[in-house]
Amino acid sequence: MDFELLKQQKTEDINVFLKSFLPEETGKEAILCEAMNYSVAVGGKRLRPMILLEAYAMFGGKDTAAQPFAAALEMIHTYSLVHDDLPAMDNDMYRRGQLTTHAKYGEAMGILAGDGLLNYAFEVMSDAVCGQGKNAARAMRILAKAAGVRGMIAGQTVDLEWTGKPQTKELLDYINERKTSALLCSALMAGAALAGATEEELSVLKQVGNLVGLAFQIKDDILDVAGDETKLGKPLHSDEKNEKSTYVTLIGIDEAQETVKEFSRKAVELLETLPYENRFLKELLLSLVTREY
Ligand code: GRG
Repeated sequence: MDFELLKQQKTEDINVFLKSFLPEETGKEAILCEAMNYSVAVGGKRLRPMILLEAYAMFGGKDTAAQPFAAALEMIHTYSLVHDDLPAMDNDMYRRGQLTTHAKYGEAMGILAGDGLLNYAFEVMSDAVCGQGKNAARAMRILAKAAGVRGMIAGQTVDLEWTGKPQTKELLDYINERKTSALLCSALMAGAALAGATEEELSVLKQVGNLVGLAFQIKDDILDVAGDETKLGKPLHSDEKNEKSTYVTLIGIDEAQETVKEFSRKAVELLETLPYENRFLKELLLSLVTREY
């Protein structure tokens, strides 16, 4: 089947089970659950859950055991966007073509919806760990560390600390490896761990994920200056507005585009050293170079 069609079908499948893992909008706290569900439902490419499920399949996983982890990862990703959009951080009113959570529900509910999504991700994963055992615990540990104080939260912290100050490429890589690559790496690693991959195989996937994450972030920087606002669903030039150094400001747009291609090519080359194959996953990683949103 055509790659784009297959991707669309897989995205729809993810949306269906993702919804089933989210909280019902009941009780006196129904508004919190509504804000959480709104944040997830407004869209997104579902890239992280898709990568997690494809890594699971690549290492021989055949059942639905990876679904709670894929759903939890998308909840964690969404919480990070909800909090990143808050007035205290980037203060953005639109994302994925819709009002951001704080713009729709107010700042306090934006904070609580993000908190709720992060915690709910761990509720969903810990339920799965109780039922599934060791590989599920390995997957949860991978996702917890990637999202945590030495992972995504560290990246966001250093990013905020350096906003408005001149940055080196080394510092930018430090930020991007944590803020962006960590969750993408964890998608590959957690999916593979759930299917029983060895620690050596996970370490190859970590390198693949790092390269993919950096390529993804550099492409994000390029789209922020040269993308299409309608396709992106958010205003351009947010990095300039937020006084952020990016690969584009450091090396220029042409070299940045070349770097994206180079990192993606290297990532796929490394993926091919593993004794398993997943052609869809390979195409998915390569398609990030040409993505328009
Ligand atoms: C608040 C702890 C905390 C972290 C926030 C995610 C993040 C860290 C900041 C958002 C800004 C940004 C450029 C993050 C880098 C990762 C990235 C490009 C996220 C967007 O991911 P997509 O394109 O989003 O997969 P969709 O909407 O498709 O899910």
